[in-house]
Amino acid sequence: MKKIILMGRVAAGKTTLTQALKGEQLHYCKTQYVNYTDTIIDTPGEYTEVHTLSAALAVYSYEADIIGLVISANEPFCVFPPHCTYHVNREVVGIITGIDKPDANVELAELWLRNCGCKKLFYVSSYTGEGLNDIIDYLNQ
Ligand SMILES: Nc1nc2c(ncn2[C@@H]2O[C@H](COP(=O)(O)OP(=O)(O)OP(=O)(O)O)[C@@H](O)[C@H]2O)c(=O)[nH]1
Ligand SMILES: [Mg+2]
Repeated sequence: MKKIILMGRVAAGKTTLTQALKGEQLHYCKTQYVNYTDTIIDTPGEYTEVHTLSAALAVYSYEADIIGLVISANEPFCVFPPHCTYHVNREVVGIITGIDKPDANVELAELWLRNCGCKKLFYVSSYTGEGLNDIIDYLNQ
C-alpha cells in the first residue's frame, strides 16, 4: 500500500479522514504534531497555514509516495497557492472532504484543487463513508 501525507488547513477533515480510512471510530482529536503511521501521515493544519511551520511539510513529503491536498467542501477560501503541485516531486492528489455538509460547495473546492494542479480528485464524506473506497483502491494500486 502506498503512503499518503495529508495536508490542509485546520478543520479540513484530515484526522477524521485518517480515522475513517483506518476503519476506526470517528472522534474529534486536534492534531498537535505530525502523526506518522505506516500508510497515512496526518499533519496539523497549522503546518499548512503558518509559513514558518510549513517547511516541515516539505520534509515529511519525502516520506510519502503521494501528497494529498485536503479541502473541506464548505471552506470559505483556499489556502493552497495556484500551481503549487509543480513544486513537488511526488504525485499530488486533491481530496474534498465533508461532501455531506449542508453548506458544501463541491464545485468551488474542485476548482481550487484543479487550480493547484491536481489531476486526480477524490470526493469523500468521512461521516457517511462515501468515497473512502476510492482512496483505499488508489493507495492499493
Ligand atoms: N459532516 C462532516 N464533518 C466532518 C467530516 N470530516 C470532518 N468533519 C468534522 O470537521 C471537524 C474537523 O475535523 P478534523 O478531522 O479534526 O480536521 P483536521 O483537518 O484534522 O484539523 P487539524 O487537526 O486542526 O488540522 C470535526 O468536527 C469533524 O467531525 C465529514 O466528512 N463530514
Ligand atoms: Mg487533525
